[in-house]
Amino acid sequence: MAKQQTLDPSSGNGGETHQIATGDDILTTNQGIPISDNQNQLKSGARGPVLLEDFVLREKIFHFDHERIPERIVHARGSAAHGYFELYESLSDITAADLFQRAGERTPVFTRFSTVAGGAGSVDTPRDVRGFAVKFYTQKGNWDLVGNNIPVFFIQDAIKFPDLIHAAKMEANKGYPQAATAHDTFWDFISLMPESTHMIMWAMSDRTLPRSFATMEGFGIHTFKLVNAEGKATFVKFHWKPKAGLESTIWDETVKIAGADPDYQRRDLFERIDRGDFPEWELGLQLFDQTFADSLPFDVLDSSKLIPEELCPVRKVGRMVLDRYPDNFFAETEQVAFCPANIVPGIDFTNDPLLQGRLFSYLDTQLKRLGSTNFHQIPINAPKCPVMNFQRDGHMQMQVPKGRANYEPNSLSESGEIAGPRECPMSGFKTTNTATGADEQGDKLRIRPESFADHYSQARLFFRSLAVPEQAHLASAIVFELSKVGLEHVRTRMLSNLVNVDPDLAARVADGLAMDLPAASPTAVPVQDLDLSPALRIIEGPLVPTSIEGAAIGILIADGSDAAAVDALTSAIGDAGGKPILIAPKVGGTKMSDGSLLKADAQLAGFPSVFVGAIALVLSEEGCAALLKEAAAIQFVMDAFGHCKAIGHSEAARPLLDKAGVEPDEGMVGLGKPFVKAAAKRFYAREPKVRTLA
Ligand code: HDD
Repeated sequence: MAKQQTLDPSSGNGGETHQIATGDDILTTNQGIPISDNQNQLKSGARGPVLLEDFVLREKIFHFDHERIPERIVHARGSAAHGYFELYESLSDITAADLFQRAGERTPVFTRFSTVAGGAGSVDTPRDVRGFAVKFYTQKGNWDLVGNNIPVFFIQDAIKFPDLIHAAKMEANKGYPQAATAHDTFWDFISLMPESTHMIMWAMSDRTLPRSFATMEGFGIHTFKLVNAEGKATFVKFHWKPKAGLESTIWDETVKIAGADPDYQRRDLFERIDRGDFPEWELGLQLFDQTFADSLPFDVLDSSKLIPEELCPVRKVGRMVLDRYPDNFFAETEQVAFCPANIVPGIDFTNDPLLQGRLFSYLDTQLKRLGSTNFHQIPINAPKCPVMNFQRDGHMQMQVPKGRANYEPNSLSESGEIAGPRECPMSGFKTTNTATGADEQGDKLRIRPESFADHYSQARLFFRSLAVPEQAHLASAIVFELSKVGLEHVRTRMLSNLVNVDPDLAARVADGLAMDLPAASPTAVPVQDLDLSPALRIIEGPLVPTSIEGAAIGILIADGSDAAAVDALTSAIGDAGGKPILIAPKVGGTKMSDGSLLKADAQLAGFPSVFVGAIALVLSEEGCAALLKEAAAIQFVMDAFGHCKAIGHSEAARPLLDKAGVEPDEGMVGLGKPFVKAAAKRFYAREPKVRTLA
């Protein structure tokens, strides 16, 4: 029999069941009835008709026919992992939230990363925002921090969300493009919605091309409140800072990754965990009060704005480590149900109109997706603390509440005393406006506050804060996307909006499109030159990786490669915390200089250099001569050069470098230590030599 490790549902764990098959198990139906033959249907005679009474067949096909559930309307493509959050110091002065009370305490988490626009089967690396959703299983209930890898959002009010998503997803009549925003409807909407300009700057920047989930930031986006035991509230913005640093790919690289490995980031997450290189982030808080909020030139309830770290520092209060991948993709990653409305006592919402609309949408969508109001009993969604109330019944009820009492208050016990569970004013969830102002008064209005009216100043702040290569990537990305827009009036309108962001950016995009630069579009309020925020940079920013720790580094070998040199390089990369990957024309064995046979990790034709952070060519004259006739080898080198990566090489590899059009620069190094050092960086100064950027 399969070992059913069934935990007691009444203990509040949701009846978690893990089935682990052993070699002695007998195959059964879902009713536990042993199956004698899993190869043939029940027939009347060896060549006769199939009998309707074959319940084994009917049950199996019936179940299979219903295996799919509706995919998420957004964020359908996702990958997730288990882990924990560990608190550095008690935050009891700021919040009563249980998970923030005791230094060193660990809270289990389940974190799902996603793209937004594509379907569940789409590629991992389109140019798209990444979802960053964390479920904390705290001792006082589940807290879901459902954020993105970008700190602002396209729209200010949730009522515009269906319009935004309809415009972004594949076009209604065509059914394409999949997982891409480079099309008419998306840019039509964006050009008509100036409030989206700030986020579109982020979406067109390298932020939407993360190298790995482990190398991107996460943001809670909205302003929330932390509330302490005395009811004092402090505003907060949540940040996740990646320990592996911030790293993105180059657009050409991303496109090639999508073709070579549609599951690139899912695989990367799995492999990092598998080799013990656990992805890790620090949780950062920007904490502020009403006086600070009032001093800002924008409204902290407006999700299209960020608070620069230079104005309000990010305080690191703990770390999240993802150290276990799911046992089952469907049961966990697919069925996990995040909901921004899941907050715990000590954390509270604000009146951000985007957040408020989300509080309805997520609960509602889970009913459609998971089919029952009891979705909270699915193991991945079930709190790991006691759950006790008098909600009853419904589809797929998994629990068996005992006794007559299904209402509160009740006094059904012999003693006549009022029996629990009862509400607890001391520890239960309370909302508060203390110290953050009360806004729940006034006329009923469908109106946007004046304080939300500045749509361009922070877009300008973001663009001007970027490093020069990032600005060029951003401008080129807009040229690329608008080049796919067939409607000229949409391109023109977008250019007019860009003039407000930065006239130089607009001119570069217009030049890239070979269009005239139109006049600026009207703005509701004058655009301001805010102080720049270098913390927003990836390239030359505070989180730029300084070593190859956690990075995959490729070593290309072929017959005759120097065995000792390969050995030394592999060790040096491993010692620096990197993951050396041996790539050869044949995986089974390469004949090395000392006559030994060395197995490779990957075959050259199936492993382009876009998969690694840097390449080393450890080739003999003989091996190099053979590779000169291999398009995959030439492309391997050409791409590494074009993607500004370090290239370490043996002297004998020069003919291959020449054939790939590589020109010497500081990213071209010998083997050994200089290579390991160079491999941590990209050499963007090379980029103008290999492509025209806007
Ligand atoms: Fe959303 C899923 C993030 C605005 C409606 N959203 C979803 C997920 C993430 C976000 C990460 C995937 C969760 C998972 O992994 O299962 N969404 C955001 C952020 C927003 C945002 C950061 C703005 C700051 N979303 C937003 C609005 C609405 C929605 C304004 C609707 C009014 N989002 C949904 C949804 C989804 C969802 C339809 C689809 C699947 C799901 O909820 O569970 O309800």
